[in-house]
Amino acid sequence: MGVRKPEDTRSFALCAHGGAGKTSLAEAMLFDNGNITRMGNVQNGNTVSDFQSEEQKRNISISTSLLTLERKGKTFYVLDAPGYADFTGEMSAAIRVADTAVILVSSVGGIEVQTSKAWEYAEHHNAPVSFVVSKMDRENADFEKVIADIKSQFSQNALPVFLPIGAGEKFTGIVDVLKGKSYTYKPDGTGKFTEGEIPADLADESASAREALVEAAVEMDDALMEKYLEGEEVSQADFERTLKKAIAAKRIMPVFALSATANIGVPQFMDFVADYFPSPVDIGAIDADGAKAEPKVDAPFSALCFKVMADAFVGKLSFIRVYSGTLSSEGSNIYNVDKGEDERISSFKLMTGKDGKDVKEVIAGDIVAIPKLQSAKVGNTLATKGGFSAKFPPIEFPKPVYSVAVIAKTRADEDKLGTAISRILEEDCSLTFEKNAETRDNVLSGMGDMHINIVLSKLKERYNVDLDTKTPQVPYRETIRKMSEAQGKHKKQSGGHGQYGDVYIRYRPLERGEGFKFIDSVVGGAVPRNFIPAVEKGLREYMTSGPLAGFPVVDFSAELYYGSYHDVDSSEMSFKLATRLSFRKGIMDANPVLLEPVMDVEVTVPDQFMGDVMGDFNSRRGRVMGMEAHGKLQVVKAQVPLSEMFRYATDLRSMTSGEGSFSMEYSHYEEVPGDIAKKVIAAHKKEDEEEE
Ligand SMILES: Nc1nc2c(ncn2[C@@H]2O[C@H](COP(=O)(O)OP(=O)(O)OP(=O)(O)O)[C@@H](O)[C@H]2O)c(=O)[nH]1
Ligand SMILES: [Mg+2]
Repeated sequence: MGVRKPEDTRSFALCAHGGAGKTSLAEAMLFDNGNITRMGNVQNGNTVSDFQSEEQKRNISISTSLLTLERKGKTFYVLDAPGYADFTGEMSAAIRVADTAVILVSSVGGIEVQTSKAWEYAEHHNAPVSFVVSKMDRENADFEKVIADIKSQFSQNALPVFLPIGAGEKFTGIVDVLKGKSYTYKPDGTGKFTEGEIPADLADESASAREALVEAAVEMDDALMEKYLEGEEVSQADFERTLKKAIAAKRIMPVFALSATANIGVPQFMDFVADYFPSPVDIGAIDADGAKAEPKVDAPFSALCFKVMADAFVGKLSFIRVYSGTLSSEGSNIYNVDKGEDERISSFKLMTGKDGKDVKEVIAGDIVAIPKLQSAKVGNTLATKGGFSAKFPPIEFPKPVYSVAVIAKTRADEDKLGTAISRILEEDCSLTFEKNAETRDNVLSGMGDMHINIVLSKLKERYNVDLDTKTPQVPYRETIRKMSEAQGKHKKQSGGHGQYGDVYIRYRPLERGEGFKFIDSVVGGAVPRNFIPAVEKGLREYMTSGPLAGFPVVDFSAELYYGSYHDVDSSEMSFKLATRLSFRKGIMDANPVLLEPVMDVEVTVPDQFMGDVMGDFNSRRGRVMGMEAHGKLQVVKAQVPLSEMFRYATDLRSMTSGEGSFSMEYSHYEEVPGDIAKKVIAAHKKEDEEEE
């Protein structure tokens, strides 16, 4: 690379529904561009992009891969994001840092759930969009229909720049509407093509596609628009200049037709990217809190860490998108604005799959990896000390909705678990791992069962940690419903030093969420002052395991109002033991009940699934709190007990063919209905007995 300029950078995220052909397109680009000499295939697990063993085993992408290539004097940064629903966080992050979102739509499958997600993310990040109608070689490929759907569901600004010549088995090439040329391919997948005239039967269509592009493009230039409306011919140069602007402004969303595996149309796609996709300069300054990152080489250096990889092959890599300035790898430090830490850097790597190539200097617009950076976490702003000091908005990841409790198979597995999990958590921002203080479960939460299975399999393969899973326990609690009074008397006065403690405690229910209150109303020294703290301490200890089923007791007060003592035999321990007797009796006498956590759940589904979703909430003891229409989607808010929600991620997906999504968070505790409480108590007693 000679002297590089931000104007010469093209970064784009390939995003789509799972299996639309993103990784295959990435592979074809590398092949056609001469970066690789053999074209790999997803099914064979030998593509550059899907290099992780979990990806190769399952023939799907799991995390975003970065590929770097040079084309027509431009540097391409291609982010190949996974399409499977469990990994939408990866897709959103890729769109956030790329200058353009390239949304693939299969010519057979059309618009699917994650296609719409990709579109939403692109809208959210205000990213320029282009569409690739993929798999044109497949039987029943229907370019026209896909375009019509894109226009009606997403935007009328989607305008074809390529037209397919034939479809299915007869897909032999493309017409480049801009150039007014056709490119016909050898049917052998080598990507060899010949340039020619537009076939007669596509001449009209091509002319009107071009006209539509011109009409939209000239809007970018008032003077040109005037001329155009007066019927003057727009020159090719003017057209191309305004076309570029229109793409950056989302006034035109170019649509391509191609086939990755048959290798048809890919070189022309890349040439179009090089010529007309926006560069960082076209995108302009990026907002941070209190500053703007200007896409200029002489601006203060700023970058955003959007991915961390701790792969066995490569060690730790932090992926960054540079937004402004220049930084050389020689003798430089990088300053983590979020953490206030300054760190030496060794090198920058231009990544292609798992391979990195050293580059001495990075400039605004670059997307590279830095090896062995300790401090950088996903979402951190990186700069140089004393330079750019604002922070970029954090990268948003969806909150985990699917949880399992994990149990180490052996002691050795348990010892390694902590370190292994923390490595994986660094890489994976839609995963959490928490020890539940009440149930003592180690809870692993992610986006769905596929996600969790992959994490378990990574733990096994990379770190040799073997885990069993089970449904997490519900952190039930106990409380009381009426007042009770109970004496507790502990007395052992036969031989040696005796023990004597005697307390009278009144138990009263408190409001939900009030916790525990200790009241001391002893008068006249019935319980000596120095023993009262032991009573309170005892209560706080015993309430962690209630008499009903061993769950913490909450929302009650305990009033110590009377007692007796012995001058010699009373001790803190005797009073604690007396308290225990009072506590167990007092709670059981106060009409104890079980409480369960109830979640606020928000489900988004297309209209037609409303009935099913509501009915399903009923069977989960849920309460619908409200509904709102958002276009064709309905948002249902409900409160549902946590115990009914563990498999909801999977169930909702199958109930709505993947079109439903949801989020949930803890709302409050509520009484468990009697019949269910009985079962929980019985099950818990049985478990306790087994443990003993
Ligand atoms: N016939 C045909 N098949 C294709 C084409 N592109 C991809 N495929 C096949 O479709 C399947 C999925 O392709 P991928 O490239 O893995 O799709 P993806 O979008 O990367 O999938 P995820 O990353 O898992 O979301 C594979 O079996 C590919 O061989 C194409 O242009 N034509
Ligand atoms: Mg893929």
